[in-house]
Amino acid sequence: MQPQVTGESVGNSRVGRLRQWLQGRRVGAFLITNLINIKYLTGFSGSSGYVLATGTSAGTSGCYFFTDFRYKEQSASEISSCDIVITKHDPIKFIIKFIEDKKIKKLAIEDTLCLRSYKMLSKRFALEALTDAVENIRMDKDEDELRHIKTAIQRAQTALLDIKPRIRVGVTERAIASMLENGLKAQGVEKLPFEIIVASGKYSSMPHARPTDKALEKGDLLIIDWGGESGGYFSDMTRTFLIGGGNDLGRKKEIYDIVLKANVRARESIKAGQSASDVDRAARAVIKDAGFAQYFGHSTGHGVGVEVHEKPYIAAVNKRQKIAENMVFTIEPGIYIPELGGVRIEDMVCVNGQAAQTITNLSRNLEIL
Ligand SMILES: [Mn+2]
Repeated sequence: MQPQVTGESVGNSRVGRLRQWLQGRRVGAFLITNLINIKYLTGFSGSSGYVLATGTSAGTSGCYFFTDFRYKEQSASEISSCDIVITKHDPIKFIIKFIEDKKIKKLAIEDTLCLRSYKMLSKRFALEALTDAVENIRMDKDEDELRHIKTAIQRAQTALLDIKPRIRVGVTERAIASMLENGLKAQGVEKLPFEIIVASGKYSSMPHARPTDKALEKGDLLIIDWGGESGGYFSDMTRTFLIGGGNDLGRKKEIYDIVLKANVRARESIKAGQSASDVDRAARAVIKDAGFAQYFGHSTGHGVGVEVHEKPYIAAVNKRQKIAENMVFTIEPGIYIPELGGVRIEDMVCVNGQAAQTITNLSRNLEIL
């Protein structure tokens, strides 16, 4: 089963917002080709489709969904916000004719449009490539979306708590990943947002390590980065554990405490209206002041929704991105020291009023397993 974006909020309100946004621009229509954006706008979960949104025109939906015969029935059951048009042969040729019949001269496209389609469209229309038009709308989560994201979090957290008693010396990273994956499926997760990261000992210093056949050893730092899903929406979180009984635990506890402080400081610093780069700086300053700046080489967080990595990106370079109400994103500082190991603590927040509410709630105290 393909996960679906469900609920009444899909469709009219999202397409409506997009068309409203289009009104302020001097284009006749906007052709959306990114399937994730199409799924977000319409609820369509198939693998072939196009959306054409026109400015307001009284008495019509003003929005057309194109697909082929294979998805005729599916699109009819999933989509209520657009008029459905079944294409024949080459869908782009069909859509060109459709747009020409509407006397539209200037067409907006997504800047991710493939070159073949671009070449065909550019012969017939004046094109304007838009960057992140739908992605920007996606940042503003509604209640329905937030409910799914919270369910995705709950499924992920429950799955981890269920397997935690089985994490001990001698168990391999791969076995932990596989237990966790089974647990997520048992919780109702239909699609994993990404391959689970289980990284122990020296492998934990690689932020995106893949699980190996390495067995847990005494004194290992253990990073588990995993996510859940509900209704096509994802969650993403990371916890780091320490396997008891080893030497040199003091240094590992020290970096854990610094990362935890950075995580807390960043979450507490979040205010609507500030720049994403300010949130990044709040986390980075803690790690820098402790003397570990060179060991925190990735950005502080990212948005999560119908994609596990989406806008807003919480990064030092992202000064122009303002934090706004209803954004959902991660806070995930880390310190990674080759040979010693790594620590990352990742939570998700929702901007609510002036501050941020943390929506992941597994304990962040260092647990020695
Ligand atoms: Mn993440």
